[in-house]
Amino acid sequence: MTLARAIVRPPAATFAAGITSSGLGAPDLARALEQHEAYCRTLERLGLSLVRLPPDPDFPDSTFVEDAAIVTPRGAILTRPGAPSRAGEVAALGAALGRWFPELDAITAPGTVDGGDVCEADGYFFIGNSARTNAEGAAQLAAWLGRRGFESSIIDIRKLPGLLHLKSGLSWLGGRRLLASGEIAGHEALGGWGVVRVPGREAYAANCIRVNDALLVARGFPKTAALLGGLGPEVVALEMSEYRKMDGGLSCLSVRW
Ligand code: CIR
Repeated sequence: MTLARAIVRPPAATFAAGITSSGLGAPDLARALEQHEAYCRTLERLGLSLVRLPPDPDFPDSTFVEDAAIVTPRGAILTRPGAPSRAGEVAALGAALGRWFPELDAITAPGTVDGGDVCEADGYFFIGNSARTNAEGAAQLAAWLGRRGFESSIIDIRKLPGLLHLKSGLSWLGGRRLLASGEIAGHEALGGWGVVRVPGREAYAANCIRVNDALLVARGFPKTAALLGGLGPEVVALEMSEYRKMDGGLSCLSVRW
């Protein structure tokens, strides 16, 4: 499916107060804004119209819009983020998406879901059960997808080291191909898919996004870039250093459809 639109939101002045476990130090806001703008320009060059939400200092993690909503070709659903400090991010996504999806659904309590745990691969959905997406939320989402004719499987990542979200270690590359890191690469749920394994020291690069004829990858991971370079789509490497400091990856900076 051709992607036509994306919602993005630059980081606010409070960005450094967001949740992180990276130990990489505080992000530099000016650099983060530059990196965000380069990301936005790339999406536009690839044919997407952007809905740019204003920065919201009340929610330091609100630049990671992907976690607050899931959009499919057959409808959209607002999430219920697993981190209490992020609950209030959903309203802005709801207001923005309402124009295109008047019948917006929502994950309800006690379910929690972060969009970063939802990996769409050519109409199939992998859903991570993580510290953020609980079993109830994953089940609600799977049922919602099922009612729209989408199949899904739930992958428990709670014991897998170093993964905040499923998509921290799993991405769709196009067709029947996935990119995966560490233990996810050998998970039984990926049976039948072609799996490109991210080299051990490049785990952060496992979070990439397929945008029309291109693959957007994090800059600075040459082995992964070389593996992906042979697949066909243009590979665009984007600097993500300031988002990595806040545990964020490429996918979380946009909601795309
Ligand atoms: C958080 O911990 O919620 C944010 N600091 C990072 C969220 C990253 N989102 C994503 O990978 N989908």
